[in-house]
Amino acid sequence: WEEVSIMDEKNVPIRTYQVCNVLEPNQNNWLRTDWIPRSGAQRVYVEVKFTLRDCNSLPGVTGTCKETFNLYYHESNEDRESYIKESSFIKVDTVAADESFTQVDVGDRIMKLNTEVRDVKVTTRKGFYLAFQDVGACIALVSVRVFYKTCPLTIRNLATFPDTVTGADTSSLVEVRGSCVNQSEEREEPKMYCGADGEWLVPIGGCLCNPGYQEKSGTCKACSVGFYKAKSSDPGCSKCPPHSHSVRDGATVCDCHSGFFRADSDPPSMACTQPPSAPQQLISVVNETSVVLEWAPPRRLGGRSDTSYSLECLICQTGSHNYPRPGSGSGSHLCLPCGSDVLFSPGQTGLKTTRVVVSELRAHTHYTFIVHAHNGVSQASGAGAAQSVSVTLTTNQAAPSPVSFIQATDVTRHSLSLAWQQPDRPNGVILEYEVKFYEKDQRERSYRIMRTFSRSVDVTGLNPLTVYVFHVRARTAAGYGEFSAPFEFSTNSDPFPLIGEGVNSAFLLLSISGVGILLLISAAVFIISRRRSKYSKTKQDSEEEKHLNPGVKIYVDPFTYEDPDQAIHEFAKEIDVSSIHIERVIGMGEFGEVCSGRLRVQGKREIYVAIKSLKAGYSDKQRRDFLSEASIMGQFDHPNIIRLEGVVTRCKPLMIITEYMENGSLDAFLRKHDGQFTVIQLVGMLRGIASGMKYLSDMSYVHRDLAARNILVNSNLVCKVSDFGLSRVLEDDPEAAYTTRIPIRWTAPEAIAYRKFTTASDVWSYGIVMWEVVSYGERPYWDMNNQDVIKAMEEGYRLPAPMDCPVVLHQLMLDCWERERAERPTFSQILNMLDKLIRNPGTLRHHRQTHRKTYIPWSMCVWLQSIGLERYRDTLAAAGYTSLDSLLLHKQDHICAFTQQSYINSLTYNRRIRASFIQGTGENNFPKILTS
Ligand code: ACK
Repeated sequence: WEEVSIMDEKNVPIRTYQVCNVLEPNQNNWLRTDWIPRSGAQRVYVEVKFTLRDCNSLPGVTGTCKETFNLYYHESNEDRESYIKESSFIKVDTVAADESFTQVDVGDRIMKLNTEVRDVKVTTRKGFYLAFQDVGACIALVSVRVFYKTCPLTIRNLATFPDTVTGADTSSLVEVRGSCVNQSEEREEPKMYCGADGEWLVPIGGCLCNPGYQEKSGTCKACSVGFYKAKSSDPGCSKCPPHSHSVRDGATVCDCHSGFFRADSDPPSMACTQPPSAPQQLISVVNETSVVLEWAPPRRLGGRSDTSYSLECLICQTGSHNYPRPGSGSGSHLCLPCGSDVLFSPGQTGLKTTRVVVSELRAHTHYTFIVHAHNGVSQASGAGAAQSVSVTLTTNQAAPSPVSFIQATDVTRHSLSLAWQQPDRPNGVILEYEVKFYEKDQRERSYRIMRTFSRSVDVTGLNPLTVYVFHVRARTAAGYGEFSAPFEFSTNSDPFPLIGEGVNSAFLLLSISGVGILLLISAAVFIISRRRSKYSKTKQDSEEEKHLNPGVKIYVDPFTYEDPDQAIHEFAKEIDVSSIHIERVIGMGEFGEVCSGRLRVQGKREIYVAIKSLKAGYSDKQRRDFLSEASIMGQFDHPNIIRLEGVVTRCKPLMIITEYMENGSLDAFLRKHDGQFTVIQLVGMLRGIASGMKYLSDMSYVHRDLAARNILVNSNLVCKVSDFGLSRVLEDDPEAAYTTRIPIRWTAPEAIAYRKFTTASDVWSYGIVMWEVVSYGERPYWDMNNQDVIKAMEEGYRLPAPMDCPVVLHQLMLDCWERERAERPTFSQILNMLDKLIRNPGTLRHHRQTHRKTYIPWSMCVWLQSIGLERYRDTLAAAGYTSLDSLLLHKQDHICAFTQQSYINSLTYNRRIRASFIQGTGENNFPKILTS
């Protein structure tokens, strides 16, 4: 290769390298560049400009002539390698001419310049050498340009991408991260790819102008005055919203004009607003200790829709100077905040409505209520009293607030003592407390009410081991307050209140034994002074209103009417005799025949009736007595009381028309169907009678002649109480107690002894009816005469359980036959008990095998009954103790000592002995001890 200077086509001298050894074979001529630094490039491009002679155009040239040359490269860190072996070079390509000279005419200077570009990957060393190998061509190398490619610096989506060298391979893409332009922030990482040919590809992500700036030809420019941009994502600068302005470039928010505000939650695009003006037209309506406040919305809402209200409550009084005054207009009222017990409905603050009910205020008290109007900018504006309106008022008298706590002490089987606190807000002088209670099981179907002046009361007559629910309410001149929340207390199995904790145990022992002795000695005293228990009704007449259902009528004694006909026409309907059709005589009543027949009242269906008539030749008194039954019956309306259809008084004979009971009287009916009913059927009948009697007792009617013979039965086995004649008869006849007119076997001892006829004496009779029913119409006390019956009762003897009688039923009978009438159950309790039995028939399964007429030793029977352990009669008999003597001889253990002692005392006071015994040993142990 020779360096030759030539002129280019514009006559500018240029240097070339030339070789042209076309005539000689085996040419291998190398021309090498200096070291070329790579400068970070990975692929370099070599652009070669050359001229080449066409072999054919050379005269005398043989086959040795070539028309190509080879391009080589060699990577190296050495910038001054003086000798590089041929083999160190790597061939890039064989380069041929696109256009070759056909001739060289120096005179014409026609040159055909070839330009060829080759690229090569150079990645391993700092630089490289290029070499041109001639293998026998005629070439002039005019220029060699070596270069690499970059993707040029650019801005795309507000991100700047730097000048980037392309990758090593022709297909490689160089990933480049852009950086956000000034006053912008990344929206999503800005990225692009630099392709091998220096083109940017696939822009991803980008940046957004900061708040206060907007994009303008790839840069971010500040918003001008009067404009703002709040968020980088906002598309551009916006004009300031109403009542606001910006005074500097680049505002992110506009400032409110003076007197206008923006709430923290308001968006910058929202106009600046103002607090509301005061609520308008505040009115108050006082209702006892509640106040309804109502007002109209403010006249100016300040350009907002989030108006809310809050209430300030102040108790105001006159005369003191210690308290702050509420807003103007409160005059000389000096006020304190109301306190937390006042209730605001729906609330006190954050109100969206314009009506609030304020309750639980004090009675007769001055209050000031201030209603404030607020909106989102009230706080920012520091708005005060200007947005409020107030009213001053005085509450009225009111019923007391509920009692909040009830406590029970001295709990026994049948009683407990209740105590409670005065209501938090008595709202006046408390005149009385009312205690309402009921068995939890019964809910409020049946409840009792007691009234007291004190904050405590002894509740008696409860059932053992039963949960009761108690409510207490107070009454002032303003009326009753609400009942307290329910408080539940359970009776227990102890006959006496438990001795408190912390009692010395020796003392306890002494006390127990002492109690036993004391009990025996002072049994008689106890009879009078003992605590009320189980079904106690002491004070019943004064304090307790049985079943105080509003609207329960009280029975009116027809004999309080001077004119008996007035009573009869008040309570009974006159029936036209022509509508009665008598069919047959069914029996003989006290005043004459009883017939059955039909009654057809106009507009009603024909019904069967019973017709009692007053026989001819009656006296005035007889007429009066006869009709009195109808006057009584006519006041009742209950499914278990015989219904009066009406009377015939305008013609003779006088008649009383009642519903017809197909099966006649209960005693005869049961005797006719001896043993034919299930226990549940019998209990069902008893339940009906108890329900009727409860109704009568609720009406304060005392029957005085309750007996199976006075119960009538219809075709559905429904039992109804009838015969309301006796009450009068007894009243009239001062000697009645000592005459045969008193049904001795059915009558309670106190009624026999001193004519104390009460609902409790009806309960005694009910016990006898129970016995009659379960024994299918057996005569009570069989063939004992009345005097013996009275004596046996006095000695504590009671009817034994009839054959197959469930133990619970006999126990209920025995409860009805408590000597102390206060200890007998009420009809309501009897009804509850029977309902329980019907619900749980399993409890009726337990009965003793006895015979209709049990021949047990009289003394043994009396004794066992006297201590309430009659149910062990058969157990003892089975164990060979067939007489009391045999039992008394058995002195092995303390049981016998007890039995002896108790026998001695049994005739005086039975329950107490039994109770003390049970307390000492535990009732459950007794049968075991006894049988062993
Ligand atoms: O047991 P008895 O058939 O039922 O005999 C007496 C008789 O009249 C004398 O009282 C019967 N008796 C009374 N009232 C009625 C009535 N409402 N329905 C059916 N029988 C009645 C009673």
